[in-house]
Amino acid sequence: ERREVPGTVDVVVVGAGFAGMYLLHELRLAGLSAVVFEKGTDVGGTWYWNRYPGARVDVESLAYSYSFDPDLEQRFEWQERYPTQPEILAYARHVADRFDLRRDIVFRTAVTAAHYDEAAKTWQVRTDQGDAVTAQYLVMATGCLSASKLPEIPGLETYEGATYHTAHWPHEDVDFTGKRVGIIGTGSSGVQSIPVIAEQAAHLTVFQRTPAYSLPARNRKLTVEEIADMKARYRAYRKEQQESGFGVPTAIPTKSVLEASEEERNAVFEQAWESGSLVNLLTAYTDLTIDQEANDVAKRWIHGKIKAIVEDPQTAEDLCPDYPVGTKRPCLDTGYYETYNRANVSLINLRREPIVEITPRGIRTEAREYEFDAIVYATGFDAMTGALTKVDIRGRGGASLAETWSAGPRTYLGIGTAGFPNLFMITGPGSPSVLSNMIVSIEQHVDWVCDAIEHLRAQGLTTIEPQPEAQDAWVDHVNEVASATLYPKANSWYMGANVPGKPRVFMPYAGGVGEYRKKCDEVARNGYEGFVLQR
Ligand code: NA7
Repeated sequence: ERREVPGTVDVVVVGAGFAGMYLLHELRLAGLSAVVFEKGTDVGGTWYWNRYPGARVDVESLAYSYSFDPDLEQRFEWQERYPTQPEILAYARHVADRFDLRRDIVFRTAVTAAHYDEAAKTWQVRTDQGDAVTAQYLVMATGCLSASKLPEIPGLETYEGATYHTAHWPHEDVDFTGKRVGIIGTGSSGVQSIPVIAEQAAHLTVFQRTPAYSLPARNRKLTVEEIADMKARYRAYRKEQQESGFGVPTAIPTKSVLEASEEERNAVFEQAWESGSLVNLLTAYTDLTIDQEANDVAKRWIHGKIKAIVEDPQTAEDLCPDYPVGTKRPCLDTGYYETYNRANVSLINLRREPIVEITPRGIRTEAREYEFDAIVYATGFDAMTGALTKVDIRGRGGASLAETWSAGPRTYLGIGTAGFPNLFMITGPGSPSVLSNMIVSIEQHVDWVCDAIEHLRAQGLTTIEPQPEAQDAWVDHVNEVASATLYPKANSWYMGANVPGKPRVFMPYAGGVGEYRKKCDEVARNGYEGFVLQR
């Protein structure tokens, strides 16, 4: 049944994924009243929606979990190194039960508008179910990869077979046995689902616009010993996570790949490849993410790996990316490249054979029409800003967030944006977010936001809002850090490049989780320097 929606609360939270759940818990501890609106029928966010076959996290379970409750981390029993979506969703549900979170979450409800009332200094929030709530603070815990997108291909709506988007997979099992299936997209969702769908389908045709770099995940059941070992040192490990670059502790490299002999670097890359860790490869040398020549060495090495696995030379060639390693989100897979050796799988390289249209029967490229019983769209998201700008958010003077950000998102610390008092974003653009272990970044933001609200209350203040100058300086800093890396060299969703018309701005903060945390702590310590606080 539906929760009763209060007319007035201290805080409205949008989204009941890992961010919204932890936020609700912390707000309660701070004695604040809150209501969480969630579109789905249960908690879990990303892990509620992305139920496609093969969906897994690519950060290890023992690290991709909440740290805020030492008892929770001791009690929960993870099964796999890289758990599947059902296991992670079960974890989210476990947390919701443990802290009785659902009592303040209104499910099946999307926030459609939030308007700031300057006179009352409150947010007026409306939902698609007709709710109207007044709140002092609005927190968008809407996720970085939650506004899914279909490809802009003519005729999409004319297709008569079954269609699926990986981010809106049906809750009931989908069986592709005996079916001719086409899939568009080879990012993480494609790379994870393709091997699983290939095992069922009569034939699977993969339409690839840009190949991914993918490493074998080497997934396995966790052993009793490694779980015990982590549980014994969890507190120290959490601190290491918080101070690390990606929210996953790694050895700090000291050597350039260009200084290493071929034999040595082959051994190092081989070890990273065997370890089943993305971060191990990218942090094996000092310069892989910042220097083109260094990156080329890693790129050629990975191309060699792909060509050693994939038997058909043209297919192998088509699977080799030409952009620098790590500049688009790299993937972790289970049998991805091997799948192209199956007789029932074919790869269509859209750079050579572009799609013309979707027809009632399938997909027509410049070469021919392919007929399918089902089409899977693994075409990704309007990343980082999509979930924010699709809500009608209006700040001071009725200014719309979407319009204010029409040339690209502008934030201070990825937490707030000038002109929108008492609006917080959890892992917004300008924060490390998608370049990190999301749970580490989520916890840091939630803690910071709750501390800020408590500070305002203690000081008898009512509003907090970034100063435009501080915001400009942060945006410049985010850009500077990004331009010192190879990231801007790829047409990635980090850059907004997957959404036609979206401005090309590198959105996440590439300076690392540890450095970023220091900066946020310093801002708070200095009386929320760079924010305007008012009575
Ligand atoms: P991604 O990583 O954005 O991947 C989407 C894929 O779909 C990617 O290969 C795109 O090619 C492709 N795509 C998108 N639009 C089209 C059109 N119009 N035609 C052909 N191909 C298209 O999303 P995922 O869901 O896989 O993963 C998102 C993140 O979730 C992932 O990185 C992890 O952080 C977890 P493109 O590269 O744009 O050329």
